[in-house]
Amino acid sequence: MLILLSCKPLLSIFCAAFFAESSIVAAQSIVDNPSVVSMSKPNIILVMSDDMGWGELGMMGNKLIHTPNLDKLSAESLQFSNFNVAPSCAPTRAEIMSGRHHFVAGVTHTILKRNNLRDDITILPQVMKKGSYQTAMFGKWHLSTSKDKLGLSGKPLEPHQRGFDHALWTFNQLKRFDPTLKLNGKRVKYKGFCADVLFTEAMKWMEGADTSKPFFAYIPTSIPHGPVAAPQQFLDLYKDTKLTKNQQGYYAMVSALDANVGRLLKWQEQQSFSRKTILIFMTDNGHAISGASGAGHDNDGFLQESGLFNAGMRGAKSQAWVGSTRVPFFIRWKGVTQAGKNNVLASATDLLPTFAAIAGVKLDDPKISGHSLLPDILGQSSAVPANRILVSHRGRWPRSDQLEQYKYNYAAVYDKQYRMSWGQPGTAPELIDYITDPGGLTDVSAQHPEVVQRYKKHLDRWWEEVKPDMLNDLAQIESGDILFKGKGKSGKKK
Ligand SMILES: [Ca+2]
Repeated sequence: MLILLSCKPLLSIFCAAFFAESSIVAAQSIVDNPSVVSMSKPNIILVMSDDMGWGELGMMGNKLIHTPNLDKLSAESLQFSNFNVAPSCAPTRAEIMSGRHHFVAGVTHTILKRNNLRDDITILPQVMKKGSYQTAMFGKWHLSTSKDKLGLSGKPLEPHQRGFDHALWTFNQLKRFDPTLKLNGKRVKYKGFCADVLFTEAMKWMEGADTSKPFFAYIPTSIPHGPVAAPQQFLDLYKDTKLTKNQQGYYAMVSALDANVGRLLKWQEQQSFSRKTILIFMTDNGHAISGASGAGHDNDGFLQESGLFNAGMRGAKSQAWVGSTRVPFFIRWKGVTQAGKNNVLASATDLLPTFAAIAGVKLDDPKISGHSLLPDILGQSSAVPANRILVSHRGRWPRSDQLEQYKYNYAAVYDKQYRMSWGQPGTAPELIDYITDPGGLTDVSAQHPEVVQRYKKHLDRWWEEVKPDMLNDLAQIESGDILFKGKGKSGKKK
């Protein structure tokens, strides 16, 4: 079912479209000679939903959900069918912003200091500004806390001080209706449903952007993450189904988001930008209604009878199986991409290198582990190694000084076919051929002992490599000032 695009037709289209103002230039020169494409850099719009998986799309076979606009966009886009994120919110945002595993970016949790993106690295909007992009974000930042304006190196943590020219944002969730957001650091109250506000403000900003330069607009929505609430017209779509009220609300939020994607598509058609505009849609982790159990998964990642459609995958948010991290990723770049599928093993860490390549910015940070997907997007030979191995880890250990106890807790090591997943404590890891068995029904460990041994070693080695970068945890351990959920204050190390 996975189809790799042929490269030659796309490359010729790309050359004609992307370098319209210059003569034919080899695509590689985007990286080698940034100045060549300075007049032709495309705008980039990155839309990300929150807690929505592959299953929440009509195009995946979900018979109940209404997502006509996302279905249309996916049909017109290049779909990455093995695109993987971290298994929860702040970690995926950290990977997008930093181009490295979220542990290496200092993010090991979704709360307190442990969701603070380390302040001593160059992040995505700063990279884009080096490429002469105007930058803006609209939505859920989730990479700092209200108590921490500065990071461990004394540098700013908030988005309007980290490369976004214009930032309309919240630390975490937005109030569903009439939200108050931070506009470049100042609190401003808005009227309406949260996603409507974000998309409206994003479109206003893009319309007002300087047309002599490209823009990068990042729209990380806060829905369909709980709390469940949506405009009545979307709730009405599900009122006659057998879904629970909570499930109806979750699907209604997906449909409300879909309607905003529809507004964006229509708006884009009406614009007369002189340069191309790339539109990307992705989600930030596997599906969930405030956790895996809300979407109907048990602690072993299996869908229960009352659970929601998950496109045949085992695993949801914060777990270790394929459904926890493999998410939709659609890219539409008119005149360059063609509708179809690419099955390269791709990661959220790839966005920064990909956007840097598009912006013509060279990267020199050795801790960036992502690969540019630009060759895949152009239909060329992929820059992603065929033997790539990724690690997924839930993190979220309750206290920083407990990290060693949680080394194997909902962790996974995977390549483009096999995934070794450790579940809840006390359960043996399983090796699953997730391409042929996405439902994770058959443990093939006994047939592939070499892979099991190699992946166990990989995780052990990786853990030792990344531990020194878990800066927020290490700082708390060193100071003995351990922050933990529920206490709202420091607790002394025992
Ligand atoms: Ca999320």
